[in-house]
Amino acid sequence: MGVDAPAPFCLLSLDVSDFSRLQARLGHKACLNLMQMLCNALRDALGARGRVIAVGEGRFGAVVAKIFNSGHAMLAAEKLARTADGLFGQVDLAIKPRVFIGVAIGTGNGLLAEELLQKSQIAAEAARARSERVVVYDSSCDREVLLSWSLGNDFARALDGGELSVHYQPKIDVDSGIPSGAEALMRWERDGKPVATPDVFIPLATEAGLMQQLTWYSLSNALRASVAADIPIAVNISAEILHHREFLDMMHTAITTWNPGKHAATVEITEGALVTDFEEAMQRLNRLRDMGIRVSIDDFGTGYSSLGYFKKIPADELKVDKSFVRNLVGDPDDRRLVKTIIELARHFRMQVVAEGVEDWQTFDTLADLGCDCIQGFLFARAMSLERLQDWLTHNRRDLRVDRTAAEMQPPRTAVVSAAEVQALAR
Ligand code: G
Ligand code: G
Ligand code: MN
Repeated sequence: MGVDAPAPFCLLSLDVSDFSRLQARLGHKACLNLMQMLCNALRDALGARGRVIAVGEGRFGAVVAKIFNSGHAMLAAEKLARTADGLFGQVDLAIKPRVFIGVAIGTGNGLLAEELLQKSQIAAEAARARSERVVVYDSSCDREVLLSWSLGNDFARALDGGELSVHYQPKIDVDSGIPSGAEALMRWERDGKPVATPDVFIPLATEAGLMQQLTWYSLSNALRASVAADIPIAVNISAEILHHREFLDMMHTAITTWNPGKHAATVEITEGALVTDFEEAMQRLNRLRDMGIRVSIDDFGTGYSSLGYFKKIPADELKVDKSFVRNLVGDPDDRRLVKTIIELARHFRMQVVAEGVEDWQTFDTLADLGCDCIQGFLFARAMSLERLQDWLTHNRRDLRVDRTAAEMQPPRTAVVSAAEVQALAR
C-alpha cells in the first residue's frame, strides 16, 4: 500500500456487522452496490489523507497518513464510523448494519504493513466482541480475541459432550403467592463448575452457527420438563433464531412431539430482537400464537423500540427488565417507570412479569403497582429439573405466608447448587 513511511500513519480494518444476513436479505447484487457506495463514501471522508480498499465481503482496509497518536487515530476511525452510519441511515434497510473498526498505529519503526493489518483486524474483532465502534489495538485485544475463539471451539464440543444443561427458575403469581411457571435458562458446566455464563456463550454459539442446535436442546428439554414438573415453562429465543428460516417448523415439531398439554409454552423474545425486520417478526409471532404458544417480550424497556411499533406486537406477556426492578424501592423514578410499564401492558391486555426481585419490599411495591407475576432470587434461582420437582413438592402453596421465615432463611441457600456456590465465591 502506498504509505509514505517512515511518517507515522495508521491502518484501519472496518467490518460491517450482519453482512451475511444483509446479503441474504438484499440479494447479492444490491448488497454489492451498497458496499461500493460505502467504499466511495469512506474514500470521500478521508480525502487526500488516506486510501480505502475493499479487502473482503463487508470488510475494508484503510491507511491514514500523518497519525501521531491513538487519540488522533480514534478521530479518523470515528469519522469513518459516522460516515458508514450516515449511509446506512439513508438507505431503507430492514436490517440496520453497524460497523466495527480496529485500528493499528504504525510507528515508522519498520513494522510490516502485513503485521499491522493483522493487528487492526484483531482490534476489529475485539470491537465486535465488546460491541464498541472503534478499538485501538493493544495486547489485551490478543488475549480477548484468542480467548473467545478458543471458547468457541470448546463450546462446540460442550454441546456434544453433555456439558450443557437447562435449569429452571420459578415464577410466582402475585395474587395467590403460588408458583405459576418457570423460565428455562441454559447452563454450561464442567466437573460441576460453571465454564461460562449464557451472556458469554450465547454469542459464541451464534458466531459458531450452533444457535439452532442449542435452541432445539433448550426447547425440547423445557417442554418435557413442563410435563414432568406439571408447570408452564418459558424458553428464550434469540433474534437470530426468530428469523431463522426453519424456526416455525422447529417450533411446530417441538410442540407436536412434546405436547405440553394444559400448560401452554411461552417464548421470551427480547424487545431488541423484534426491531430487526419488524414486519417479518410480527408474522412469526402471530404464527406462534396460532400454534397455541404464548409470546413474552423480554427485558422490556431496554430495547429502544418505539411505541408505534409496540402497539403492533402480538404479545401475551411483558417482562420488566431487572435493571428497573433493582432500585424500585429506593428510586421514585424507577417506580414511576415500572408503574407506567404496567399500565401500558394492562392497556394492551398483557400479563406483567417482573424479574430480578430479591426482597419482600420490592415484591410488595410490585404487587401495589399491579404486577401479575414475580421472578427472582427472593423465591429461587434457576435449578435443575430434579431440584425443581423437589422444590415444587414443598412450595406449591402460598409463599407469602411465611415471608419472615423465607427472609431469615434465604431461598438461595435452599436451592443453590454446588456449582453456583463456587461461581459466587469466585
Ligand atoms: O441465566 P442468566 O443468568 O445468566 O441468563 C443470561 C441471559 O442468557 C438471559 O438474558 C437469557 O435470556 C439468556 N439465555 C439463557 N438461556 C438461553 C437459551 O436457551 N436461549 C437463548 N436465546 N438465551 C438464553
Ligand atoms: O432472559 P432474561 O434476561 O430475562 O434472564 C433472566 C436473568 O436474570 C438470568 O440471568 C437470571 O439468572 C437473572 N436473575 C433472575 N432472578 C434474579 C434476581 O433476583 N437477581 C439478579 N441479580 N438476577 C436474577
Ligand atoms: Mn428471559
